[in-house]
Amino acid sequence: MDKYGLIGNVSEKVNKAYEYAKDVYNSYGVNTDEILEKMKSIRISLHCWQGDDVAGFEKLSEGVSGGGIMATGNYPGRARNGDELRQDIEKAMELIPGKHKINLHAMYAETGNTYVERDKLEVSHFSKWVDWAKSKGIGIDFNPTFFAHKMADSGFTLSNKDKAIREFWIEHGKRCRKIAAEIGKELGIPCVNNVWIPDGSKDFTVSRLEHRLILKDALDEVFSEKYDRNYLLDAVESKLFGIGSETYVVGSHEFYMSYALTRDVMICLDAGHFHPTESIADKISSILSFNKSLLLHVSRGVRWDSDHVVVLNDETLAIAQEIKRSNAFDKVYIALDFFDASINRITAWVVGTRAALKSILISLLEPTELLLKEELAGNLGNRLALMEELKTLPFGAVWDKFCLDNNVPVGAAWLNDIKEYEEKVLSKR
Ligand code: RNT
Ligand code: ZN
Repeated sequence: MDKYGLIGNVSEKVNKAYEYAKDVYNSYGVNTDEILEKMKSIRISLHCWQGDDVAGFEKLSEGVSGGGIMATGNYPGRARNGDELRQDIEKAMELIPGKHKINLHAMYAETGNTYVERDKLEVSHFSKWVDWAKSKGIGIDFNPTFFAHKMADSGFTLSNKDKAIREFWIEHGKRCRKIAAEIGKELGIPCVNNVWIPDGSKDFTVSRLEHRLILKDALDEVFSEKYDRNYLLDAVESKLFGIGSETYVVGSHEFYMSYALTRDVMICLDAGHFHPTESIADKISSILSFNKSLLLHVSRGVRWDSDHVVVLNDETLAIAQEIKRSNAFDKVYIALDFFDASINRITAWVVGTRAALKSILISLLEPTELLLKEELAGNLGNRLALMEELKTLPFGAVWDKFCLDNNVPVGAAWLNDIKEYEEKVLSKR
């Protein structure tokens, strides 16, 4: 096979299949045209760090970054600077239906030929990103970078017992919130600023409480400045364990749950940050019972790695279903977090984002009212039977229609674009 994709008149074929799918969904009371409209409003935050193996532009660390974050593989064509990274993200966005956001880390600052320390960063160091996002009409999310830095070498940043180290990171955290708020204001789209720190240790730690109390106070300082929520939305991300912090992580789930609820910031649930059999899907409705919003890092944990490329599997689908069933697409901020350097990096972005969008589409196509009706009537056999039937409805035809309407390749045809881009651009790097 020379090229991927449907042979012949693609739009004619997609529209024909869509007409049938429309009838099928209609028989369950679902209007697919309305769902396609709703899909247009879904924004996924595309993480820039998939494009360069979480290396950043500081030139302190090439390829591998500390803090238990490690991209494995050496597929050719890694983006080496802002222009290359933006070019690659643009390519990915051409192959992903809908309008989305870009998720930046502080280490993607562009500071010319001078190194700017993390506690000295300003919004001007991100002006290229902001101008670019403006020209595309997309929003930006942000993250302070608490890893891959000499001040993080001890394994402790905001929870460090050394005041000087702690204050360095507090200042970094404060500056990043200011930068994020300015980005949000400039773009007119709220900027989600997510705090994740690597703090923890490999083996039995005695002063567990002390580090947590220090972290609590340090975070209070980071969050002391109040910003307009139309510009900045704060989040804190928990983790169970990391590479090199297997026994103790200061920012555990319980720690951040309590923090988020008492400080009125969002908690960020990363799908790869829990026990392998623990799903974040069921946590969504629990958190929404107490907090008005939350942030998700959609990822795929595999054994000890929390960051494999997202695919359309039961877990990803369950997350989308929970948001749909809680009617919370306006309360749940969806970001992606994975990095794979062993395959074409743009392929990784496109696979993961398309999979996340497919799971959202499937969840929106669910006749939730019907399921609820059976549940309410106590007919749990019907509820189960319907759920089984729904699994084989022709959502693929609706997905293809969504791609067609949004001018992105249908089916696997996007792989032809990747091949061409690899030949013309990536192989020359
Ligand atoms: C690490 C966290 C965090 C990072 C990014 C790069 O375990 O998941 O979100 O992956 O900030
Ligand atoms: Zn994450």
